[in-house]
Amino acid sequence: MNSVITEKKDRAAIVTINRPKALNALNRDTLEELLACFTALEEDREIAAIIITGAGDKAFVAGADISAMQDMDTLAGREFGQLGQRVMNSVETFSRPVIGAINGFALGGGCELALACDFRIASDSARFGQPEVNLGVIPGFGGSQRLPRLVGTGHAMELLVTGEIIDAEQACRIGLVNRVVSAAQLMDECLQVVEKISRKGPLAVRLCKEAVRGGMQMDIDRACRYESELFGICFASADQKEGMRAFLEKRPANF
Ligand code: DAK
Repeated sequence: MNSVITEKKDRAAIVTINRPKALNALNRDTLEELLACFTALEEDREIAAIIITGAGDKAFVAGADISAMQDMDTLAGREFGQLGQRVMNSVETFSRPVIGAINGFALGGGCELALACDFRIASDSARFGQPEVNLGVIPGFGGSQRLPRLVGTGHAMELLVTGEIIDAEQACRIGLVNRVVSAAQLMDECLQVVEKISRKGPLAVRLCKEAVRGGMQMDIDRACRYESELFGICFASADQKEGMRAFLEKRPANF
């Protein structure tokens, strides 16, 4: 059975982690399939955005697979961590937006996968946490770095050192998710966001992501110069000509 399923709906690709019996825990095979899936989707020009979710109604991803990690030695742990980080990077640097549809437990590596997405929408049954301290380890897929960048050091530190699990509303309050909807509404809500994105200038959407992702690594002066460079690039595109002409002709743009 494939542990990652990809389906297309209009301009959205829905990537489902599919190991419901293990609450979609990430083992080596699943991580490798995810990496292959993101590499393949990068070539698909029709895709306006990706939605990542978990199979079943209980979990997004309950973490890295603890049974697979239990007996790892230093080298195997390092390789597993590096594979996981490559996956998180491929999500984060995917050229179009990636939305986390968080439909249940997003713990440990699952919370880290959610953090690598560009933004997250949660069902009211979603639960978040970095419980690695319960297992005697720290996050290995970037969580100790992406969580404080998203929610601030105070909230991140509390979650990391207590291993506490928070519900969707709390996650929303600290900015870990953008909003909370019912489980029944979750996929429709995400598909509507993709539909909205698919009507915008495709190059501009890509460059927004590049500006935010790239700029957040820089000091504000360099980041603003980077923004000007990307802004300039827009003017070399047919999208800019069409977008501005359409506005002046009082009609919707046809990108
Ligand atoms: N790994 C493997 N199996 C898991 C799992 C996981 N993370 N989470 C759940 N399962 C499995 C359970 O073992 C159980 O399997 P069977 O017994 O049925 O065979 C099945 O899924 C259903 O789970 P439960 O029976 O436990 O279900 P409950 O509703 O009672 O509890 C729960 C749900 C999510 C609260 C509970 O399953 C739970 O606490 N799960 C573990 C959550 C967790 O601790 N997640 C963090 C994992 S650690 C690193 C690389 C990576 C990482 C760290 C370092 N380096 C290389 C440096 C990342 C670490 C993590 O993500």
